[in-house]
Order: sequence, then C-alpha cells, then structure tokens
Amino acid sequence: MINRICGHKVSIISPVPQTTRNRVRGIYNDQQGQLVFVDTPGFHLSDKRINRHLKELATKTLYEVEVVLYLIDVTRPPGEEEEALINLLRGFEERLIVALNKIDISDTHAARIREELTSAMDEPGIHLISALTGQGVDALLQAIWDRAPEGERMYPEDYYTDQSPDFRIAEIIREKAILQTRQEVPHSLYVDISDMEMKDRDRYLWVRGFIYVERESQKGIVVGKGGEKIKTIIREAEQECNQLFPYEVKLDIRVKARPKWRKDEGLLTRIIN
Ligand SMILES: Nc1nc2c(ncn2[C@@H]2O[C@H](COP(=O)(O)OP(=O)(O)OP(=O)(O)O)[C@@H](O)[C@H]2O)c(=O)[nH]1
Ligand SMILES: [Mg+2]
Repeated sequence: MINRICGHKVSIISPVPQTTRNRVRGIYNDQQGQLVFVDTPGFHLSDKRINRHLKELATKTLYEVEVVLYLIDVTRPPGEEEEALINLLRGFEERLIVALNKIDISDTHAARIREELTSAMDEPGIHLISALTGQGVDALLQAIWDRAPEGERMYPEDYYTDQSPDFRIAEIIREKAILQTRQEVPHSLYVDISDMEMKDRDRYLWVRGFIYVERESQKGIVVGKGGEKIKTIIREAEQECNQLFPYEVKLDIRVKARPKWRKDEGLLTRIIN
C-alpha cells in the first residue's frame, strides 16, 4: 500500500509473513502537503525472541505517530492475533483508521472482520481498498489527510523515502532471496552489507554483502545447484537496484551460516529498528 501511495518501491514485498523487519518510511507529497508513512513489522503472537523484537517495534511506533492505519488482509480469517491487535489498538481509537486490503479478491472474510471490528470498537472508520489495483486508495488517502495535523514538511518534496542506499540494497537482496527460497529459509535469512565503493570514476557502485542463514544445510538451498539460485538472486537484485539508483550497482554476495542468529539479542537489536 505504501508503495502504491508513494509511487515507488519503498518497502519490500513477499508472500511470506514477517517480511518487513524495520520501520520503513515512505513519503507522499502533493498540493495538500506531505504525509510520512511508517511501515512496521506485522503483529504476530509469538514469544520467540525475534518476534518479540518485531512486536515491540510495531507497538512503540503507535505512540510516535499521529495517525494509526490498521491494514487488514481480508483473505486471512480473523483469529486470536487479530483479537489481540484490536485490543491493543483500542487505546489508539482517536487516531485510528482501518483499511481492509485485497478487496480485488472475491471470496474473503471481509464481512466477519467488519463485524468483529464494529463490535469491539466505537464507530471505526473502515475503508475497503486494494493496494494491487488502487481501488479505494484515494478515499483512504483523503481520510488520512483529514486526520493529519498540520505541521512543517519533514523532508524535501522530491523525497519518497529516507532509507540509506545500503539498507535499500540489503532489503532488495533479502526480497529476492525470500522469493527464491521456501519453508523455513526465508525466516532464517538476513542480509548484511559489509562494504560499498564507487568505482570506475563513479560509473558503478560495488557492493560486498552477505546473506546469512541459520544452518549450514540452508546455505545450499540459497546457493542452488551449480550456484543457479544465488545467480538469480544477484541478477534480480542488481536489475532492481539499477532502476533505483542513478548509477549501476554490482553485487558481490556470499552466503554464510550464522547459527542461532535469531536468538542473538545484540544482533537483533542492530538489525531490527
Ligand atoms: N491480491 C492482492 N494481493 C496483495 C494486495 N496487497 C498486497 N498483496 C500481496 O500480499 C502479500 C503480502 O504483501 P506484503 O506487502 O509483503 O505484506 P505485509 O503486510 O507488509 O507483510 P509483512 O511485511 O510480512 O508483515 C504479497 O504477496 C503481496 O503481493 C492486494 O491489494 N491484493
Ligand atoms: Mg511488509
């Protein structure tokens, strides 16, 4: 949704839950002014250390923003997780806007979700949208404008995100790696950029990065037979980087195992923020 509103790829996207691990800002500018969207990790009920970090990040963001947009996937049946989230968001009702996303899909749980929201909350403003087709997005945007307090612009008008190049490149590599792998592997991945350098008289950016997995056995899954998977990941990530940056990007990627990284408090604090 942020990508659609901002008109650019701000956040990476995948079918795998918990793709977003950071706060990712998307900036929208028009004649009315500027809105700064803060994408957060999803809210998952799990006590695993990494989930605790993701949940804390999402929760603390609620206190730092002026409008809270609760985006619900109508293809998911509402359950315990949605209930916990509604309970949490009840404390933010004054600044809450709800959007039911994926209404381009015909057979959904939208009716039940709507019922649960209206019984738990006091007249929640509910918007039906499709981030994919754009349906309902203008009306949602107007509702956000109506709620947003006036203030100075936070960024120059031509900005659509404030992410650093190394973060964006790491995210794009992670997206391509998630899309090329299955089962547990996407959750076991993180990407670290260790070095970047402009080369050949600023004609290209050379980037050294590592894809970390949790187990030695997962390295082969990311690398693929004869290096076929990692080559695809690199090719697709380079293509996307080349569209984003005004210079060519050349990726030098290695795959490494870092056992139990998802339990490493210091690392989690560094990469989830
Ligand atoms: N049909 C349809 N699919 C959508 C729509 N919006 C998002 N998707 C798909 O839903 C999946 C999840 O999208 P993400 O943007 O990664 O979802 P997210 O809520 O940010 O999830 P996390 O970052 O994992 O918490 C992807 O496969 C998207 O292509 C929509 O409006 N319609
Ligand atoms: Mg996301």
